Amino acid sequence: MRTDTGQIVHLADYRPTDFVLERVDLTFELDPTETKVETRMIFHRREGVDASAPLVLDGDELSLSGLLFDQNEIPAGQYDLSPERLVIRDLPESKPFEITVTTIINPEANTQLMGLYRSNGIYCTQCEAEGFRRITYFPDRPDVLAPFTVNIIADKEANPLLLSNGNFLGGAGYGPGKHFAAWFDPHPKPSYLFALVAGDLGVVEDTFVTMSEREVALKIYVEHGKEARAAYAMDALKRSMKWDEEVFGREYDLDIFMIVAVSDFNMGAMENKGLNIFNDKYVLADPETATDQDYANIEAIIAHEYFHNWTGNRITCRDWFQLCLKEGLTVYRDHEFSADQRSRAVKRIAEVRHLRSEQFTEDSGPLAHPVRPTSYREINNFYTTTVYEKGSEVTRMIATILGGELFKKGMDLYFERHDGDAATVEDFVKCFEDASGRDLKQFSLWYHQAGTPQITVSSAFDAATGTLTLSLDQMVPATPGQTSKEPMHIPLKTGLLLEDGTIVTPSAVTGGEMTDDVLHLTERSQKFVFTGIPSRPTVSLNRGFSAPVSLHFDQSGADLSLIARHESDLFARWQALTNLALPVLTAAAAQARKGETVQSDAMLTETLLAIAANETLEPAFRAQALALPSEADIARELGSDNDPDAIHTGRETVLTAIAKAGADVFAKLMADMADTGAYKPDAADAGRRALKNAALSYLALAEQSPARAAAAFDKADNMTDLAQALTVLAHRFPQAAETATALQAFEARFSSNALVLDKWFSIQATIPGADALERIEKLMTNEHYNPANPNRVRSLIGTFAFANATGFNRADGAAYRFHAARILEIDKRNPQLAARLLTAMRSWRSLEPSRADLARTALMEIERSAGLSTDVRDIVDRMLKA
Ligand code: B3K
Ligand code: ZN
Repeated sequence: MRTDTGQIVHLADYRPTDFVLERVDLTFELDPTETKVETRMIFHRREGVDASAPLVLDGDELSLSGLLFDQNEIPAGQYDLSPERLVIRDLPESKPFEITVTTIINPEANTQLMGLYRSNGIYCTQCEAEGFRRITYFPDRPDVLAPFTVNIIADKEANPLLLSNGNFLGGAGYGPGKHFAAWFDPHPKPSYLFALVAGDLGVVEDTFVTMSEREVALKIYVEHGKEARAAYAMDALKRSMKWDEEVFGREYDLDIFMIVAVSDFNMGAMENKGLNIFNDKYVLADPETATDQDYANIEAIIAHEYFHNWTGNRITCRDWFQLCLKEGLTVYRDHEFSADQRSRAVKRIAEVRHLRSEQFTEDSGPLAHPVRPTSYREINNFYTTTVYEKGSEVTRMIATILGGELFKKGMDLYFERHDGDAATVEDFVKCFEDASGRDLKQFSLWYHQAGTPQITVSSAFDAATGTLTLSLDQMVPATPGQTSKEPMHIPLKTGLLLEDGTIVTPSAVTGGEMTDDVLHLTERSQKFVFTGIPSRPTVSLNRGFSAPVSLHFDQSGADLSLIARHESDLFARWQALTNLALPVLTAAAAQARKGETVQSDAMLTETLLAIAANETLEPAFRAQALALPSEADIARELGSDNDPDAIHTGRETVLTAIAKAGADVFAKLMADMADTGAYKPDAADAGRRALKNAALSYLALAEQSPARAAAAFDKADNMTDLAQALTVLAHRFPQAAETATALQAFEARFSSNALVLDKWFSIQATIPGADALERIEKLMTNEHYNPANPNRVRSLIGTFAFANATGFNRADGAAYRFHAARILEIDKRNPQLAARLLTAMRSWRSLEPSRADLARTALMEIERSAGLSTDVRDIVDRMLKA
């Protein structure tokens, strides 16, 4: 493990390498504990670089076993060596030369899952961001691009499959019991996109004919016997390839595209050129074992990794500060893909829910950072929701500001101008400026200023003159390292709604720019005056969530209810409902905290039930409406001094009142939505199941009995319904005999399917209440729990910390101490996973004082520990910094 050296990397220090890498030839002799890696690299000194400058190669826990210059051994005096670095001096001034590095590595011992590792008999790699340097000494940075040839030699019986990036060159026997395969990737790439897989796996095959009529072989490799469960992933892949041709004009560029599913993986998936490696959770699905959400995730992640082929691989990042260049843009592309495959409005609502619960939370706490940071201590800690999701929103805003056509022109220019480059955010923005003639300088602050802009709005209508005045103020809160902020360019899609819901177009707008329906807020304080308005309009602001901001607009219940019923933008309707619900829920939390009777709200109940019963609305939308703001949403709204128990009790009471008032509506919904015929994972059927299960959850509250959920559990014929019924039982009736029976039945039925058991762990990890910790401790001793597998750890320890507010924040602080102990344990094995789990405590300062104190003590316990990884050290230090 790399322990912290305290070293910080700064964007301002960027400079190109002294040597240009022309070509790489790798030969792996695979062995579980002693793999030999021979790396031949052709370099030349970059023009203008001093003749005395040495060649510096990165390493991480490496040991060198051979070093050649043009095939001759390099004398010991000519280089400096440590596990982290190899520096070679006295190299030619201008002519190209070859360096051959040989290292011996131990894939079995690699529990960090970075570099080359072996688990369940499969060799696989993860090199982003800095894993390649755990394989060989190399200029391991994204701006060093070269074509790679890879030779793999391995035991034939154990590893019939030998895969790497690019096109297959050939293979043959190689001495007794061994064979080899050679791959060549003609597209110059940085080392983080390198991949190797070897082992014995089953395969699903298909082909795709590209728009220029080239046939591409498609292969998805999974464990033997699981081939049938890869069919949906294959279908999603083909749809992604087609969509990228149609919407972005991007064609695939190799003869073969492969996906390998592995069960030990630190993240969702990885976009290695031509050889994507996936967490099997995001490949394997069938109706019996995968939920609708699993299917949607698979579709999105298959698309995301495939889309990286252009946004990330063909055009990569100059340095890791530019991470959002590939990640934000690719998330934007996968969001658009899913929106086109499914219901755009429902997709947008889900995106915004996720953005608010994760990114807004990050942005308002100690880990806040700009979409493009300027320094880091551990780059793995910057694969954040800010870089990904806010990065995507920034791209979306460019599209909103420019409009569809100019956005497309800018994207085309980007692909044309930067194909083969390691580019920067500035390069990207410049393409849109050049394509549109628009100045995006102020807009670029979105990349550089952290924090969620807070917009305060008020409106006044003058009936006599038909004039509406909208006053907007923006404030970007201080964040770590950034105390004062400049005003941003915030594109707000706006609709002025008349009584019947029709949109009125003003005859003129003054005070600022308005293009189509987009108001461009650019000043700290700005008044937009709309004339020619026949009667007092209801203002619908930030339609479609055109900007990732928090709006403070004190609209009346009547206005919100009008929007909730009549807006043509479904997102705005959902948002209005949320705005109706939030004050009720925050007030409920305050009442519960004071021990007062919790009040529900008639207007909210009525509006919600009307939407639930409105058959002109798609079921998935109605389900989203019924899923009121979460406890985390309420906590964020309250901002500080949070008592998770009070928030929970308040929300449950409001939900129960709605459930009781709407019992008939919910019973009818359950019946109406019951029959979806044979299971199909498409959005329409998934929406019906979502609405049915939302109704089930309300009915269980109304009836205060587990009977209905137990019946639903018994008759479920797909995992979505089964998992939902089990969730209702476990969360609402944890002590009921029906719940114990269902939990046992589920465990027994799926005892050989680890991915399904993850759901079983997660459902129990989120049972609310102070006794959750004891349950978690007991589950950790379950025979199916495995602390070495990241999916198991995330499903139990991660879900508990991230998604069980009452259990995790129990008043005596025991769960914080438990979490700290787990982090220290996991850090020894897998620092990336430990650091990620630790971020669950990022909002500790917004807890009420006694819990905040206990959380701080637990964090300090971690901070005091010796031998922390850089990953955990970085997170804990930032979380504790005042
Ligand atoms: N690019 C990878 C993430 C790598 C994370 C490294 N710590 C997956 C993705 O975003 O597509
Ligand atoms: Zn990505």
